[in-house]
Amino acid sequence: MKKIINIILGSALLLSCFANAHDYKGGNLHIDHPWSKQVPPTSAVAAAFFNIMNHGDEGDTLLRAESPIAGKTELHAHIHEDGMMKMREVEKIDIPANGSRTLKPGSYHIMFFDLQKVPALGDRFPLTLHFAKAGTIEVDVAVEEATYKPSGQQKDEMKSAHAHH
Ligand SMILES: [Cu+2]
Repeated sequence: MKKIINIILGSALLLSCFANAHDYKGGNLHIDHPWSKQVPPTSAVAAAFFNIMNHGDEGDTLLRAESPIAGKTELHAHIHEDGMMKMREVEKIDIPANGSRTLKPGSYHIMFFDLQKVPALGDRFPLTLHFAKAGTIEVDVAVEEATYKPSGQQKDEMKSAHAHH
């Protein structure tokens, strides 16, 4: 009996591992692991992060985003202002040719306001991204535990993200 339970637990773990690795392609763009930091059930806001790789010889631009979970979805950046980190809306997020752009805590991110439904840990919700060249790409955002890392650790983060997949 114990062995059977172990097998069931083992395959559940394996399944959740597959479910965690998710990526999307559109045009020359490759979007890896869209995720959202878990927020309290009373929160009116949430944010989403992912890595965008551009395999094309031309730069592309993320122009806007929308999700049914939010009344309003904005593109955001964090900036240093008066010695403080503040976030503000940006018109667009550029993705360099043959390069990548990482949306992550403390940097560029997608921001959801006026939440219609607060996403719970383990949930997935749809997000539509509109790019200047690659067009519209639909992704699913996985809600995960907060794993904030300062931007100085970005390289380590990239490495461990690879090991993770
Ligand atoms: Cu924001």
